[in-house]
Amino acid sequence: MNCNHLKPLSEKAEEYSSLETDQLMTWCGGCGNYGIQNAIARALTLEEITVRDYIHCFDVGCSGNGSDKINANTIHGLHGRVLPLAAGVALTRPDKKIIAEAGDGATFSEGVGHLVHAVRSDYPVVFLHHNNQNYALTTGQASSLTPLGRVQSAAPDGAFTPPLNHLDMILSLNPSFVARGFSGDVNQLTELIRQALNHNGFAFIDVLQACPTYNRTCGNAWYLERIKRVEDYAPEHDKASLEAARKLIAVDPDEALVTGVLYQNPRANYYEQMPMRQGVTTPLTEEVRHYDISGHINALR
Ligand SMILES: Cc1ncc(C[n+]2csc(CCOP(=O)(O)OP(=O)(O)O)c2C)c(N)n1
Ligand code: SF4
Ligand SMILES: [Mg+2]
Repeated sequence: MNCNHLKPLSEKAEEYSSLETDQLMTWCGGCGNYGIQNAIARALTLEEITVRDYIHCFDVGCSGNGSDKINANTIHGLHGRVLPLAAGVALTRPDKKIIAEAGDGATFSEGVGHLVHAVRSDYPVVFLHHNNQNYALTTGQASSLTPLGRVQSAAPDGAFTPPLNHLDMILSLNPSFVARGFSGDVNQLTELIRQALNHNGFAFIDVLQACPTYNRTCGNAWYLERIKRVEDYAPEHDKASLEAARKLIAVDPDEALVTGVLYQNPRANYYEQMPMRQGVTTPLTEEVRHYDISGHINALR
C-alpha cells in the first residue's frame, strides 16, 4: 500500500523516512496512529533528518506496530522496555537522533520504572507517548490512564482504580521538555516533534490519540470540542515555569485540554553531565570495549 503523500522538499528527499511500505496496514480505520506517524515523517523531513541521521525505537502495542509502517532504521523492543532500549541506543550512537514511541500501558504500567529514570536522567531521546487510555493491542483492557468507571474488556463493571495524573507525575520528575499534542492536529504535532528534535535532553510528548475501537468516549469529535492550543488559550504562558505548566494540566478537560509545549528547561543532558566524560570525544562504548575479561573467565573453576 502506498501511503506516501509527502511532497519532496529537496533533492535529498529520497533519503528521508517515508510512509511508503509494502506491509499490510493493520491499524483500524480512524486510528490516531496514522496522524502521529504522519507528523513524525513530516517533522523529520522538515528538519532535513534523513534515515541515516536517526534511529527509531518502538515499544509493543498498536503504537509499536508503527515499526513496519515507516521506512527507516527501526528497532522493535519488548513491552514497557523501549526507554532503556532507546537510552542504550543513544549511548552507543551519540551521532544519531533517537526517537522512541510507546503506548500508555507500556509507559505508565509495565515500564513506569524506566520512565521515571529516563525523565530524571534526561537521556537525549524524543519520546512520543501514544495516550489512548487503554491497552489497545490486547483488545482494550483498562490501563493506568483509563478514567475511573469506564467499562473496558476485563473490567465489565468499569475501571475501579483511579487513573494516574500522569503529566503531574512527569512534571514532578524535574523534566527538561514536556509537551502535549493531539493525533488529529498533525500540523501542531509536527511542530512539537520538530522542537523536541532540537531539544538537548529527554523530550516527553504526550499525544492524545484517538482509538475509535476501544476508546469510544474520547473520539476525534470529543477531543476537537476540548482541545485548545496553548497560544490561543494562554498566550502569556511561561514555558520556563513548572507552576504555570501545572496550572495548564489542571484545567478541567471539559473547559480545555491545552496542547503545545507546556514546559522546557534546557540544560546539559545525561551524557554531557557525566564527570568522567568531560573532554572525552570517543563514545562511552569505546572504553568498555577495551576491557578484556578473558583472564577472569579462564580463572573460573
Ligand atoms: C511484559 C509484557 N506484558 C504484557 C504483554 C502483552 N501486551 C502486548 S501489547 C499490550 C498492550 C499495549 O498497550 P499500550 O502499551 O497502551 O499500547 P497500545 O496498544 O494502546 O498502543 C500488552 C498488555 C507483553 N507483550 N509483554
Ligand atoms: S485498536 Fe485502537 S489503537 Fe489499535 S489500531 Fe485500532 S484504533 Fe488504533
Ligand atoms: Mg494504549
